[in-house]
Amino acid sequence: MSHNLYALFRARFAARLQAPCFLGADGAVFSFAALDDLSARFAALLRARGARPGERVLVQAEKSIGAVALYLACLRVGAVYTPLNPAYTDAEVDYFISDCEPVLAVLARPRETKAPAVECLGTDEASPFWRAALAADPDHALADRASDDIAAILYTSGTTGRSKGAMLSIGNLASNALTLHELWGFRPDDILIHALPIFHVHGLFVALHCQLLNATPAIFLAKFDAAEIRALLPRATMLMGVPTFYTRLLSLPGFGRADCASMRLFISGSAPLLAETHREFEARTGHRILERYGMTEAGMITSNPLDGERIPGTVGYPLPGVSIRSVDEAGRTVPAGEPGVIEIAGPNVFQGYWRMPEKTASEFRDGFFVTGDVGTIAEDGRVAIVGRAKDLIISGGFNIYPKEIEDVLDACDGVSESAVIGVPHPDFGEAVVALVVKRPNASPRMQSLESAVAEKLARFKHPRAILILEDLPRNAMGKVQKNVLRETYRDILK
Ligand code: MLC
Ligand code: AMP
Repeated sequence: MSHNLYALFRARFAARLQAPCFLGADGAVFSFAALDDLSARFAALLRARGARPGERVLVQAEKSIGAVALYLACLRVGAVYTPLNPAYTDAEVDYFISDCEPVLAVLARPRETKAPAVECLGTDEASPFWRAALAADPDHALADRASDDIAAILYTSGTTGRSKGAMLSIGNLASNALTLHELWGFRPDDILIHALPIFHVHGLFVALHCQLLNATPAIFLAKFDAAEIRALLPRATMLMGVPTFYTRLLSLPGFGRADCASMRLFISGSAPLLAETHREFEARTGHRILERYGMTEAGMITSNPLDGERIPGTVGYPLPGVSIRSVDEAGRTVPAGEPGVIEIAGPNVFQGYWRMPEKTASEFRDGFFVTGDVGTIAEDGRVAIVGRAKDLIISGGFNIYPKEIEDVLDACDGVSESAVIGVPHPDFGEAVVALVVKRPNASPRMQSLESAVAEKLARFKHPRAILILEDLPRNAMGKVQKNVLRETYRDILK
């Protein structure tokens, strides 16, 4: 039996081909039949450009229905979909191209790259690759795939500063999507607001896959705009977002119960939802946000219950089939309620990092993946994420690894070392601050530090403040005490 993931989705919406799949804020309607057709046309183009099963197709495009169709086309032909944040600089993209060696790179802006073929995809039909798809004959064939074949590689940064490609199999994606669809009680009348980016697990796999399995429409938006979402809520039943979505909605004057009358479920994840946001949202709207926890390497891991208590500051219970434990440094399970590093196993856990077998092996212990998150597991199995063992900043739901920014700053003239930390930020939850130590008798120019960062790194990684210091606090072992820095500068962006 073939496990082509597109076949799973198509079987679910086959009886509803003429029904709306995507709704635009302006009332535009795009049917399941149109998506089926457009993805088959992209599949024809992919095959013509050599995208055989297992070959990578790298995509750095703005969010659009065309980009969704291209993703589905990759599933159809069995190519490995490798999406990138459109905010990445050319230097960042060039690294990904050299690492994953795609047979085709589909970019928002045409330019020379090391990929053997480059196509240009914009946000509408007039863009070259989309136009070419419309002119191609649809190719509805579905490649024969096995459950452990790789469907996608999603890049995630690392503590070494070098990004790793997490390989997700068809089985990983299918099991997680089917589980969530069931767990969150999708209904035939659901309408999901889709305002997340589609180059990460949250918007691409959680939101899109559940919607396709449910064969109901999504209001499909290029990006999150709080006032626009508020205006659209009466047409919808569900919203999935990062915590910033909810704090921005709450900041709208008068936002409350009347806005949410048609809604059945608000879901939050990708970053910690402050308990106070959870409580304020309930007080204003009557809805208890359902918080869940996940990561690129494993999709969704835990969820608060649909029926039952959704407790602020907790991420609920492991999904069916997922095993979870909290361990100390020696790998011993800690007592219930005590903090430890969260380790997980299950059908959702990825197949390893692309071409990094040693790195992959080092992040597993006895078959469990070491998440790097610190959490507690209560007697009844309820999980709370209380910190991170990994040096990671999560800003507005985007992950930022300090090492990557420190490497850029350390290479600047007059800099002896730097430390990058995350501090509380009212909108993004956390934001980046850089502490730079100058060399003796040198005076690094702020402008050259900022332009080095701007040239190399995507905007969302740029420090919101750079401070020049004489030295950094260190412990007895000589290690920089980032916790001291975080405490010292905790109010700097408030
Ligand atoms: C935008 N900017 C950010 C930023 N997003 N800076 C830091 N962190 C972010 N997340 C920059 C912009 O470039 C801009 O810079 C300035 O900040 C203000 O932009 P904005 O217009 O206010 O931002 P906006 O476009 O509204 O985006 C904010 C956001 C967006 C929160 C809506 O970042 C977003 O959609 N985040 C979701 C990320 C996500 O899907 N994560 C899931 C990962 S999967 P300037 O200077 O040019 O003005 C995962 C697993 C799991 O983690 O569990 O789900
Ligand atoms: P990513 O690598 O982008 O997939 O980010 C995954 C990380 O986001 C996890 O390892 C957690 O640190 C964090 N995360 C996701 N969901 C939650 C949540 N609900 N609460 C706290 N942290 C979360």
